Amino acid sequence: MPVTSYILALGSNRRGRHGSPCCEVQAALAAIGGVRATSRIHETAPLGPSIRRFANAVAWIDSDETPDALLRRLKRIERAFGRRRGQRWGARVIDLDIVLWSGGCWRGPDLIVPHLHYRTRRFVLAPLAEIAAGWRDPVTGRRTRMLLHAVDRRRPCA
Ligand code: A4P
Ligand code: MG
Repeated sequence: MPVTSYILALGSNRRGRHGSPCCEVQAALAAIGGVRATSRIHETAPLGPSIRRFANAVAWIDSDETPDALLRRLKRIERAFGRRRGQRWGARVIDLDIVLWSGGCWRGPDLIVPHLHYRTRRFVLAPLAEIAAGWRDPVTGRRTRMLLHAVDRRRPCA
């Protein structure tokens, strides 16, 4: 069976049992496994109501799971890391999102790939450009580096 690739976005803005948000992101990468490439960990200003700054990273993983099976596994990892359901966009020990996959688009009851908001989020696009600048968005046909340029043109100081 051919190997499927995924791009995952990782975010943390709360300490957990592994330590700082940065340590939580590193521990999550180890828990996910199959990692082909990772970005640096970026410290970013929060988008939305949360006050605490985030540690954000992007990983390229190889996995033969279907997107919904991968999402279920990511949710299990989030729970094992102590993530609790609370206020939407509240502070979280770890947030694991599926940004892209090599199969193009996926739409299920609990999952939409590409992630609906990744094209406008610098905290995803900047790390993504480090490891997959040429990955083409299957919806718009635009590569990561173009999406990042577009965001920077709109908000040159962000
Ligand atoms: N879901 C649908 N599509 C996907 C997908 N592609 N990947 C569903 C993952 N999940 C997907 O997400 C809620 C539900 O969306 C999931 O149960 C799944 O069925 P969640 O991760 O459980 O909850 P959330 O993260 O609170 O909500 P949401 O809307 O996913 O928020 P985002 O987009 O993750 O944004 N600022 C900075 N600087 N850095 C950040 O990382 N993150 C957020 C949260 C806000 N501000 C931030 C950051
Ligand atoms: Mg999320």
